[in-house]
Amino acid sequence: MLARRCALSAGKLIEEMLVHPLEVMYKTSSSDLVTSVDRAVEQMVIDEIFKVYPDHGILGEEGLVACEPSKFETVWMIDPIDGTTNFVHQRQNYCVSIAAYHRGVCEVGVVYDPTRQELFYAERGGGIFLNDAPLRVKRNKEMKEALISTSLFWNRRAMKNGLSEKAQRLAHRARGVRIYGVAALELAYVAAGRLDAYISPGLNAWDLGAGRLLVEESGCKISTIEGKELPFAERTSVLAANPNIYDFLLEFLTEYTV
Ligand code: 2AM
Ligand code: CA
Ligand code: CA
Ligand code: CA
Repeated sequence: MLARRCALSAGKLIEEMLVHPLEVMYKTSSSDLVTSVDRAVEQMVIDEIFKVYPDHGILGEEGLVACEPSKFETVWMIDPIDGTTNFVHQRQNYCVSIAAYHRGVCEVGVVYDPTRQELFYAERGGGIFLNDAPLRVKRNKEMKEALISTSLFWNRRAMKNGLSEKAQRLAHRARGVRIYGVAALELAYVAAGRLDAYISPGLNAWDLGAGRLLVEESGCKISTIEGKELPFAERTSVLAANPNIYDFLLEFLTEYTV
């Protein structure tokens, strides 16, 4: 399958490129990084897709081809390296995310962690797979047993509108809170039952392109933090959670008083 093949080739290219020193550049600030690997991987995935489907649209984080998503029946969303800061500092805790959307609906999603050689895969209606094995996870955890990851703590807007404080209070209701800094993998981990929820105040389409389908196909819930359906190809907040704690989290995040 093309999406899986692309993700695995991306992993191989990353490994090959890591033999040489990384070329790291700033995008908008010293905390917004991009490397030569991000661009090379995105270009490689684009080339592979265009070889098979020259008429599809492609929305990649590094923007190597122009794309107005609403003008295409099928749009691929690519985050060549999600978690670039982890990639630069740690050479681990990053992933490749590739998804195919048909008429605004995600049909195929792959999140690949090359360091751990874990490939999370879903096709709409087919459940989720980890390295070819179907993943079935029990969903009966309660809040006090939940492990939650979120980027609410450091997000500037979340700090201003009180969501960061809510995240702090949430930490006392859950078993633990984590900040991994790799949104696509965090969504895959919710799908795989390694996390019970992931909350972000703002993700781009390519960050959640594939993870969204993984979460849906796992039987977990995903929406904006106001409980609305996620938009297609737009920046949005995200709440992904096991169905047992989703309603609690939604209420917790939408209540106004901190
Ligand atoms: P990136 O590494 O592909 O840029 C934690 O930093 C997570 O948020 C990562 O998935 C990262 O993706 C993403 N991210 C970083 N800056 C962001 C921004 N300004 N808006 C949305 N997501 C961002
Ligand atoms: Ca980036
Ligand atoms: Ca990203
Ligand atoms: Ca990226």
